[in-house]
Amino acid sequence: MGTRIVFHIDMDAFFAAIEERNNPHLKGKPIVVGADPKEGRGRGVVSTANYEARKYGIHSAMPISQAWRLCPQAVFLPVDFPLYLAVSREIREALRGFGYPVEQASIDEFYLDATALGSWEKAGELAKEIKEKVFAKEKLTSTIGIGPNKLIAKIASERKKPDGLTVVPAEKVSEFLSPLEVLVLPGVGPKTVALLESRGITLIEDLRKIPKDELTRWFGRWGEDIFEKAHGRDERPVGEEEETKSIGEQETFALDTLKQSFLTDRLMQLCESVWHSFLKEKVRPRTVTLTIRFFDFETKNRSRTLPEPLESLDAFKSEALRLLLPFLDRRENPYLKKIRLLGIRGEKLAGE
Ligand code: TTP
Ligand code: MG
Repeated sequence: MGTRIVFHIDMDAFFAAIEERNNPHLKGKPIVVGADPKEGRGRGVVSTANYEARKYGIHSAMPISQAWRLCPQAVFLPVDFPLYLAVSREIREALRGFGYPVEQASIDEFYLDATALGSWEKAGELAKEIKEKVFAKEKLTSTIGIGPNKLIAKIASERKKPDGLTVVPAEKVSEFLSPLEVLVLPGVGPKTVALLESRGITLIEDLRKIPKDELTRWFGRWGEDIFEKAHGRDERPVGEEEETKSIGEQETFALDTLKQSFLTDRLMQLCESVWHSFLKEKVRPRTVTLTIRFFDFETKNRSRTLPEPLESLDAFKSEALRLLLPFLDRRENPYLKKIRLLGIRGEKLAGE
């Protein structure tokens, strides 16, 4: 792959910014969007807070009761999800208007591939135009990170918020990553950080000195991913997943849900129907891929490839279930987001 130019566009304090825009009398006040605080007795969490409220230490996923104690004078608002979704779609269309491939990564995050521009200077100019256009259309500010891949673009956008722009040309990746803490690498959570710390590694420059073999000894296969990330490498394309030959089905639910019995039941139904197609096509899959779309359109795929093609419907079901379960709790779903779509498919199809 030649050098790419990838943008990560992330809206600032998204839910709170929309509320502030729609209610001018809130301007300048601390705003917390989330569960009802019930004068400090409320359960549930903060969805987001504007930057004014963040000065008090309030942040996403914090218990709403704690937010209340930190800043009782803040304006507490419920989550108006349909409104935010409509705004999100308008932003997506505005971005598509620039004529480059755009992939929506969550309700307020987008990747855009501007490789065709061919220069980092022009990319920086385009980023300014994008920020201006989004602001002109929506009266909302955004932050953009630009890099040679999604990983670097995403880390770059986190560097300077709100209303920021950070460009990391391909030749600056190493220098950019060196002084950052390993925690900034997506997927590197508290457990990984603790293990690395116990070995004296806190910065990415330290992590980069560890050979791949050593990391796989420490972390198993996850070690390979960590190695790639530490070196700033990421080959994921922007846009639709590449078409591979596969057979599968998906279902969008009438209501978003996280109800375990419902989701496993629907998944088992999908498996049966897809298995039927395998039989009709006289093929057996070696790879099983689960697709999950959350209520906010964040979409995840999880696959498992087996040494041999699957033998039975039961085996297919149990692989599918294994892929689903971590999304029903905090392992793969830290905010316990509701699910709007489930899909299952077989790939690497072997004939009879
Ligand atoms: P983020 O982009 O993580 O946060 P943000 O846009 O509010 O703030 P920032 O300026 O740092 O980008 O998430 C986007 C929206 O997703 C956020 O406005 C509310 C929602 N959200 C939750 O509901 N719960 C959460 O825990 C997080 C992180 C986000
Ligand atoms: Mg955001």
